[in-house]
Amino acid sequence: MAILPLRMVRVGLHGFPNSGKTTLFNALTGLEAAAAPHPYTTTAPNLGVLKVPDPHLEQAAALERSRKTTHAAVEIHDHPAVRAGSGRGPSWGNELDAMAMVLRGHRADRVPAALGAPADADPAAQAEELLMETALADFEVFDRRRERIMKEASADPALRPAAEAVSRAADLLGEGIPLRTHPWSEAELRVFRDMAPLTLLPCIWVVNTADNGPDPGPGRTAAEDRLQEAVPAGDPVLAVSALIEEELVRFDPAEREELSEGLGLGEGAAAAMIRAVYQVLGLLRFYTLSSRESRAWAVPEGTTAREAAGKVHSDLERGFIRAEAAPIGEVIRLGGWAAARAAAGVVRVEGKDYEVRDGDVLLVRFSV
Ligand SMILES: Nc1nc2c(ncn2[C@@H]2O[C@H](COP(=O)(O)OP(=O)(O)O)[C@@H](O)[C@H]2O)c(=O)[nH]1
Ligand SMILES: [Mg+2]
Repeated sequence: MAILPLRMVRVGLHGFPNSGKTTLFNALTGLEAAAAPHPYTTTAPNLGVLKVPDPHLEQAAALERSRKTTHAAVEIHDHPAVRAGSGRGPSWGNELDAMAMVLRGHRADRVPAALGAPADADPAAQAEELLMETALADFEVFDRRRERIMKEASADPALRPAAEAVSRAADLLGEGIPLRTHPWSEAELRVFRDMAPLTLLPCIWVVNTADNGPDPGPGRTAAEDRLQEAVPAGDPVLAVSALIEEELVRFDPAEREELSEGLGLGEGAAAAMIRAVYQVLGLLRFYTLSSRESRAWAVPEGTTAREAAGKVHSDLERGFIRAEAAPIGEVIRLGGWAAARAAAGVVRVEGKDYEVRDGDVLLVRFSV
């Protein structure tokens, strides 16, 4: 599992013009970027932050009387739309950790579908088109590189495995197959990195459904089944109502929850998106608590106590001695960290190789 960089997790919204990307961006971030009923409204990328709702963190922070509470967060990038048929994907390079493909599932006559985009309200057809488009964008880059690296490899046999990997990848891409569906070795992934392939990014499919919420009618179920079949196995498929969620985000959390329930929106777009992002990136959350700041951190599954300490501060990683760990639910139940430490058998002492569990509170002992 790749270690994520120290920055916030980044998810890029992608899809045809007028699929509702900017509307979803606003719904997720609470910002107010201009969404308009004509294509290519978005000309510069919108950046916003989706705070991960976390009642456990808030309860623990209250118990510790923390002056500051910092939630985990996901950065959402709303990029200018890709023009259908232009054969070019966005040049997002290595800056994203995952992509969310927004598919138009609503049929609103006053909102034209983009020229050349598949028919309205056919998410599976849009998904197939987007898969092909991103694969072809990567193919162009890999095909050019193939030529060069084949020549280099004939002079330098050490480059042969790399050349073979690039060639195999180009072949797959030429058939429209995303690179992430193939099991590459770490060495091969390193070869691909400077080509920044889009199709290596984990992908979430978001159907922007009808205005009256995701109703469980037979039509929608069939469309969703077809979508699930159209996308690579394991890719999460979500249904959201971007337009309604954009309205709801203006209300305070309690009202929002009530309205969301009343409208049958379930957990809502933000919670569904966060769940999907954590799933595709294999993330878990751990906590640090103190009177100064209580904070949630996202790290990949398999992160060790020492690596987790490094996420908090490089001194903690360098001078790591041991970590004290306890599940945050237990810490809250017992009334805070001090009480949890006083109770027998709740706080464990763990070494540097301990694999952090989802929901751990960590206290790192270190010396520098
Ligand atoms: N009827 C309906 N219109 C929507 C929905 N989501 C977005 N729209 C409208 O579609 C237009 C394009 O949306 P926008 O978010 O700008 O699409 P983008 O081009 O993908 O960023 C705007 O007028 C939105 O208000 C929806 O769920 N239902
Ligand atoms: Mg837009």
